[in-house]
Order: sequence, then structure tokens, then C-alpha cells
Amino acid sequence: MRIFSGIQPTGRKHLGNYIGAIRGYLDGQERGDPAVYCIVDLHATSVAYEPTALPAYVLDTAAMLMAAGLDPERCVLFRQSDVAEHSELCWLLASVTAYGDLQRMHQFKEKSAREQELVRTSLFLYPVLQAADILLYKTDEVPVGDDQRQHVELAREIARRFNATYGEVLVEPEHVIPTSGARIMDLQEPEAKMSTTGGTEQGRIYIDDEPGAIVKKVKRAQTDSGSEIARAREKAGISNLIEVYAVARGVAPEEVEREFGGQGYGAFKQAVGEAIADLLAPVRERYRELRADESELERTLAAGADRAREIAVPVMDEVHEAMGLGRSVRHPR
Ligand code: AQP
Repeated sequence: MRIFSGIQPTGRKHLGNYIGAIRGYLDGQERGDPAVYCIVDLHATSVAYEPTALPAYVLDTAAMLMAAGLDPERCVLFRQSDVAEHSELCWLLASVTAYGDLQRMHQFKEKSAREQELVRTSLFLYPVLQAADILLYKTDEVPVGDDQRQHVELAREIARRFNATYGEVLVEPEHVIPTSGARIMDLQEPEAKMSTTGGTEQGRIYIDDEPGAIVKKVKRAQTDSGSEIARAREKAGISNLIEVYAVARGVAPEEVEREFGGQGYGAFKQAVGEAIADLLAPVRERYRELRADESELERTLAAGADRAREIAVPVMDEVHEAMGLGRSVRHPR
């Protein structure tokens, strides 16, 4: 079972990333043969970014993943730009990607609308690079949050079209989206997902936030004027808090509704804040230790890239052969 997922080095990761994706990586680490996790710095260049800050963000993300429980001995953890086959396969897969499919991608529509100066072609091609990331490892399963559903479906379509055009080489991946916590919402704008580039600063809980800051943000979370602790379509704020609390304490949302029935929003928000702080505290503490040793982090990523290449290079050879391309620079004559 090959498991693959990518995460952007966009600075501090948030509760949505942790609950929606990183928890699934830990499960994948147990089942993967091996599980492959990639810090996708090439994707980060698809919107305006600071080149001098990017290397440190990669290390932040690597330390955060390890603090959350990824063990580079038991999975493959690496930086995308260290393995050139990702960019190469992106170009090759563009030959089996319909322009119209890319125009339909929600993420492109949302992010291109937010760009101030330049809408980069790389933002348009983002889902093709993501398909390359996944297909390069002949991935069976991709643990992701709900916002990535459309992109993984496109990766399946690209694999199908590649195989139909050039012969059976690539594997059609399945997305693995958690049954609860797949879409954590912004605390201030609960109709929108908690997001690094969108949403609000006060509506976003960072994995390394101090416990006091977490409780404060949750207490100020946007909720309706009612007082009943119950999920409902028109109660997006309270529904989100019920879901988060349920995940943080490992119980069903119905149980949360029963436990807090009749208690009012104030007491519930306090409990949710504390539950999130408890959930994240061990990760935050471990993160500090790991982040302090930059050379060890660099060594870990370099070793991970070597292991990633061992899987990726033979797949690229198959792709080259199927497409009638020359022997690549990986095998000089
Ligand atoms: N709100 C969320 N709830 C559940 N899962 C989420 N993910 C992201 N937001 C939520 C999942 O986190 C993984 C990594 O996402 P990424 O690589 O896109 O990282 P990011 O760019 O820092 O996260 P954002 O918030 O998604 O950034 P924006 O909105 O700026 O693009 C993915 O598996 C994702 O599904």
C-alpha cells in the first residue's frame, strides 16, 4: 500500500491542517509501504512569496510534522524541490490534462481572485504538479482534507488518460478524507474554511499557539445569538466548535451535544479552547526542540530525498519509455 501526501511550507500550520491532514499522515505511517510525505516548496512558488524566507518555512514544516509524530525512519519525509522528477513529470502530465478541467478548479478561482499583482501560470498548473507528486510514487491512497477532493479527483483523471494514451503505467489514487474534521472552519468566519492565505488571523489557531492564546481565540469565536449546543446548518460557528471538540477529545459529536446540553455557549467555548490546547500542547513542545537543530533537519530531508528518488526514478523511466522520449539524464549513455 503506497500512501503519499504533500503539505505546503506556508509558515505556521494551523488546526485545520493538523486535524484534516496531519492526523491522517500518522495513520498512513503505520500502513504505508512506505508512506511518502513531501513538503511541497515548488507549490509555494505559485503565489507571491518571499524566496529568502522559504528555506526556513520548509524546516518549520518538517519540524512540525515530526513533532506531530512522523518518524523519518518509518516514512519518507522530504522536500519536493530536492527531487527534480516532480517538475519533470508535471510537464509530461500536462500533455494529458484538459485545459477545461484546470479552468474548473475551485482553488484556482479563489486564489487567482486574491492575487494582487500577477496571477502566475504555475497557479493554474498547480493541480498538474500535485498530480505529478502523487502519480510519481504509484500512490494508492492520498490522505487530505476535504478542500483537496477536487484536485485528487483530477489526479485520477490524469492517470486514466495517461494510461489510455500511452499504456498502463500509472496508478489511480484514492483520496482518504477523515469522516470528522475534514473541513475545520475559520473561527471568525465560520462559513469559510480555516486557511493560511484566506480567512482571518483571529479565526485561525496555529499548532504552536500558546494555550492562553488558543482559549482566547475560541472564546471570541463567532457564534449565533442562541444558546443551544447543537449542530445545525444555520449554526455554522457552534457546529464547527462541536466538531473540533469531538475530534480533540476523541468522542462522537452527538456525545458532545449531550454532555453540554443546557450549559450555554460561554462554558462550552472555554471547554473547547482547553481541549484544543491539550491536543496541541505536546506537539508545540516537541516542535521547539526539533526546530532548534537545523542541520539535523536538513540531514533528515536530504536522506528522505534519496529514498524518494529510489522510488521515483524507475517510475520516470517507465513514463519516458511509454511516451517515446529519450533516456533521461538519470542514465547517461
Ligand atoms: N480548514 C481545513 N480543514 C481541514 N483540512 C484542511 N487542510 C487545509 N485546511 C484545512 C488540509 O491540510 C493539508 C495541507 O494543506 P496545504 O498544503 O494546502 O497547506 P496550506 O496551504 O498551509 O493550508 P491551507 O489553509 O489549505 O492554505 P490555503 O487555504 O491558503 O490554500 C491539505 O491536505 C488540506 O486539505
